[in-house]
Amino acid sequence: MNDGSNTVLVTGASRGIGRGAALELGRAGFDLILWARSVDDLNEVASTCREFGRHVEIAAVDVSNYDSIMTAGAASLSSLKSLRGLVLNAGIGIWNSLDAVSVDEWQKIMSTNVDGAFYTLKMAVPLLTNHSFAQIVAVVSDSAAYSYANRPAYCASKWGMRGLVEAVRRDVRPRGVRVTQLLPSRVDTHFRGKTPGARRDSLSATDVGSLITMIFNLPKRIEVRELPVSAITSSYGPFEELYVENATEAFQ
Ligand code: NJP
Repeated sequence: MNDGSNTVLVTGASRGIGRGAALELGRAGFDLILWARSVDDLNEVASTCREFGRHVEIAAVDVSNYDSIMTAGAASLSSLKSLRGLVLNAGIGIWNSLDAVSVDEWQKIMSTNVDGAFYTLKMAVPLLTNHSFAQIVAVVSDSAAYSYANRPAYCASKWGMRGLVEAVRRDVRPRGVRVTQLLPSRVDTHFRGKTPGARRDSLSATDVGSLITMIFNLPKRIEVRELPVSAITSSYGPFEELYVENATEAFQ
């Protein structure tokens, strides 16, 4: 019987960073509940994690839709007494200037990145606070540290998510839940329609998954509140920065 004491819920686990986190957490011995909309991709991730001997469940959840969280999401958590962790990762990015971004795009970004984070936290926090040393890792963005030109909707959503998660950190801290905000720069995923492999100078999904797993394996008394992170072969933030150039091969 899986009571959740060793279980981590990963949202957006069908590809990219969420997939990387699920595989690294599974390899490290955590049981998993995986949420996303693409069930075939979730099944592929789940079957690899089961090869590590882990208990894995998947659920087709659209985090931007409260009904989906309350039905499919709730069902996937219904047998648990507690939850060891949450990787709050599902998200989308559409980069457009204010002139170009449509109201539909604005609403889609905000409903996924902000409403989705809020609904997921509402659902998961009661189980996390039932655990004696739970951990939340929120995959936010460097766009929550800097407001870039041509990204008003995405930056607004990630600043909103960062504010939400920091307020929740203060709420749950007295109940022993540690909360870490990850602020990565470029990661080589499917984000914004890209193909993995196209940005080899960036962080990989496995790099970020390993980092998330490392946070989960820290001693219980350590609370890492925020972690800005980039590849040494890539940049961070909008300012000119010295970094290792033409060294992608050497750092793979
Ligand atoms: O992107 P991608 P990443 N309901 O496209 C899921 C942040 N970030 O891994 O539903 C449920 O490969 C989607 O699943 P599906 C970024 O803002 C990235 O890079 O099946 N799930 C898929 O599993 C985001 O918060 C970079 O389509 C939904 C996953 O999300 C997080 O990293 C830099 C969903 C997206 O996988 C993961 O993005 C940075 C919904 N409504 C922050 N909508 C970067 N890559 O450079 C999407 O600073 N998903």
